[in-house]
Amino acid sequence: MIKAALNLFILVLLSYAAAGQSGPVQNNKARVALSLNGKWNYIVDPYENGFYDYRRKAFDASASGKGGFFDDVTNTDQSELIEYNFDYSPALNVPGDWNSQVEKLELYEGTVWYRKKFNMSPDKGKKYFLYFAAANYEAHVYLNGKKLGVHKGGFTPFQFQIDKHLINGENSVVVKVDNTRKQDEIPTINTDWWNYGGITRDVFITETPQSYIADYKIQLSAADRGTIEGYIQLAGNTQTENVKVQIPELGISLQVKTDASGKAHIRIPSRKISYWSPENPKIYGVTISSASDQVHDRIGFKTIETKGQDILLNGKSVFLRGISIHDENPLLAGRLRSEGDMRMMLQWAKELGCNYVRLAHYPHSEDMVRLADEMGLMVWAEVPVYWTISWDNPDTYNNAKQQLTDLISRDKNRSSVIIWSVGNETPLSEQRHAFMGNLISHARSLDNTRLIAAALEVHRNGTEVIVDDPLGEKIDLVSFNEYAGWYWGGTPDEIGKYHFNIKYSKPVVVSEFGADALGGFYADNKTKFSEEYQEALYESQIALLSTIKGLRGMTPWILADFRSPRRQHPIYQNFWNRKGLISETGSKKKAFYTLKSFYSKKQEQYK
Ligand code: GCB
Repeated sequence: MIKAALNLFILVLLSYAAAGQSGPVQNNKARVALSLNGKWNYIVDPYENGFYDYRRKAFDASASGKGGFFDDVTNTDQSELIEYNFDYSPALNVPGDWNSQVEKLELYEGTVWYRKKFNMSPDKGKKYFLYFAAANYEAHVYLNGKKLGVHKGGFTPFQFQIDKHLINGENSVVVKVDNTRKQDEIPTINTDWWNYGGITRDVFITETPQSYIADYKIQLSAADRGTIEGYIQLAGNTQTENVKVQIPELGISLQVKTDASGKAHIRIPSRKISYWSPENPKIYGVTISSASDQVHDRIGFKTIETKGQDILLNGKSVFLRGISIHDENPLLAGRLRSEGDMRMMLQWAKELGCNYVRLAHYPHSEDMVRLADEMGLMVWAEVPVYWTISWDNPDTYNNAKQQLTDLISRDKNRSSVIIWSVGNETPLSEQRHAFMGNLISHARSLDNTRLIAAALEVHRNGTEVIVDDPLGEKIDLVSFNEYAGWYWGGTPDEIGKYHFNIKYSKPVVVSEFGADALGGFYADNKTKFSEEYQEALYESQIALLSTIKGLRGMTPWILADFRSPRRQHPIYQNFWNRKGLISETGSKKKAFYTLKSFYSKKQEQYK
């Protein structure tokens, strides 16, 4: 009886410990044992021939679990029939989408198989994880022919524990990546960006001891700028254990004990903190240690809150001088691949006079957010709940919730992040209010140190532009996309007649406005697609938005031209959304300077 009770107790403890680790280990780059970036052989498989047999049964669900491309075999004698061969197949660079690397894949949507061989001599005493910073959209991952699992979602990281499957010597990892758009997924079939497929971000094998630091949150308390608080979560150990947080520059060295679930809460009073801000992007070296493990991170400390119609950063009112950004390098016409690409984008934002960026419309890479920490740019981070999602499908909701969880889990220690956005331009309905409302509550339950927002829409009554979306009750900011002078309202010189009627007395941070301009096309301020039209639109929009009493920021659409299959005008667009302030060749359009001059005035005003 006692033994049975004890077993049950141990079982409960074990499952509790397992449940304690959700998603990838915090700060994966600090754990890399082997980078798998570089050339991966690939096979384009539009009929999913390598996944299903001719009766459309999945090979990996068959009794032998064999027969698919994930076996990664080659024939050993000439009589054997094998109708694929990774060794002789071409290669793609990882990280990187396939569309921008291979001309015939520019418009491809479907399955591509990736294969990488690598050598390892795993240490028996260690744990190993195969970590993907992102793969768009559905990834089936196999190691040495064994299926590790499936991940959905094109922009969030995932990992598999692989110690059991690793071979001492040569290993083969095969990934089936499928970027087919589907109605019930997040995002859904209809967006305004390129559906770049592939392993778009880093792939690593990470290594930890048996008992390791799985997760931590070390941030300033929302209630008290003099206290650093959060938690440390160990995994792989069910004993209580001492853990330590050290921030040498602040003279901090705190030791606490974990509970049976491996978790320890921390609270560290400190009166000496130099707060992170765009003007002072101060980042501290932080070391977290357990009995067997140690991780270093670089963390800045700030608070963000609203008070009436003000946004307070470290208690001081700020104006968010922002710009929207896609995860795309216009010069490559592909996803950002390197730190250099990311620096280029954020440096452009700095040149514009920004202190803030909207990383639209999905999670950008962790590296991008870390660069924003370092370069002093506040961040709006978003999940791809965009336009018309399947609001009443519970699987769709769970998927959105998971992506939001993974985003917050990954970036919760980044000082740059001030806002979690749960979606963009979602159409009003009861189901949508419930779906979005639940996402908002979920975000709040995960993190009480940031603001929660969503990019809403406006509607009109004559010259009145109305913002009264019921979601406005639940979020911290009034944010909306508003295209007067482009999609409606006539030419830029005509939009001055509009005025805003905003139901909520909260800080207004306009999430989008803009106009297409083909870089180098000069005409006049009534000619659509000319630089003059875009310039005039920025002048009129700035004047119009400045009439809003609670205006506390904006992220016009968008920093740079980006690819979109929706944009088909053969002369002006050619599959490019031209709302960039910077063209596809990297030249600054006239409107860039209009916004820059407005931002320099705002900077003075909010000194
Ligand atoms: C929007 C969307 C954005 C589009 C933009 C446009 O409202 O949020 O994703 O790209 O308009 O250019 O129409």
